Amino acid sequence: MVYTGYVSNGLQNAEETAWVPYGDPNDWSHGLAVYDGLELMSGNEEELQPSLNRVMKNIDYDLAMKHPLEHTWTLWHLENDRTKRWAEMLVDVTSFNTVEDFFSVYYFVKPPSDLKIFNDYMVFKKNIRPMWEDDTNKNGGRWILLLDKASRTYIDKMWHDLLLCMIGECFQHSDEICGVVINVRNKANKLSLWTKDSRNVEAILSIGRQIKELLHLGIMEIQYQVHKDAMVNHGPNVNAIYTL
Ligand code: MGP
Repeated sequence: MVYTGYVSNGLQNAEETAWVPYGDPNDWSHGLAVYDGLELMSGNEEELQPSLNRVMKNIDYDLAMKHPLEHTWTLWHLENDRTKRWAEMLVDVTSFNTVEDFFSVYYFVKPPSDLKIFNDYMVFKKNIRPMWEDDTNKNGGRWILLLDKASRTYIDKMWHDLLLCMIGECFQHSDEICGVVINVRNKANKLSLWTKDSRNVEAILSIGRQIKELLHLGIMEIQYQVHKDAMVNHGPNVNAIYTL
């Protein structure tokens, strides 16, 4: 199999991605060559096999070869640049909607522990921008986990595990989830899961309990903060409306 459609940096929009067995499925003179020995048909015999031809052409190669995710997700990267405003620092890196594409993106980019201070990764459902002002986020908040004295391996593992739980729809209230963010900071790295409605107590608490359970956090505390509060307060001054 060849993985086609990759641009030189290895990233692209998920919609453009295709696993194509042995090249372009429409190119039968080439495609049939790989069945060497089986001699299904070749060249001019193509029209003698109209039904087979039709079936083969109708196969959805993407779905046949890849495992679709429930949603399309977008990876964003924020790199600190003092000459820019916050929103201008956000870069939409790529989107993916299959397990295979997720892993090709995940292993292509640096792990969070290799990022410079004041860099962030965000993975959000497509069409939700990773900012408080987005319509889906504006009434929401985030469960936040401070990874202050954590080792590099632990930071990367937490990022990996929370990301997988999110895109794998492990949460009972996964419809409330907007995305996940990791902030690489001097004082403490922050891992957070953004949800869309800070008034949905049942969903928030359920998601919080599941974060603790799925990430095996034990006695490590997580706090839920409302975005509207984070817009006007900073750091420890942002009120935690729930703590687990
Ligand atoms: P931060 O990157 O979320 O946390 O916010 P950091 O750097 O640990 O700072 P602290 O305030 O939590 O201690 C840093 C700054 O980035 C904020 O004060 C805002 O100026 C800006 N910022 C962060 N976010 C998530 C947003 C956002 O969604 N929208 C806008 N407009 N600015 C944001």
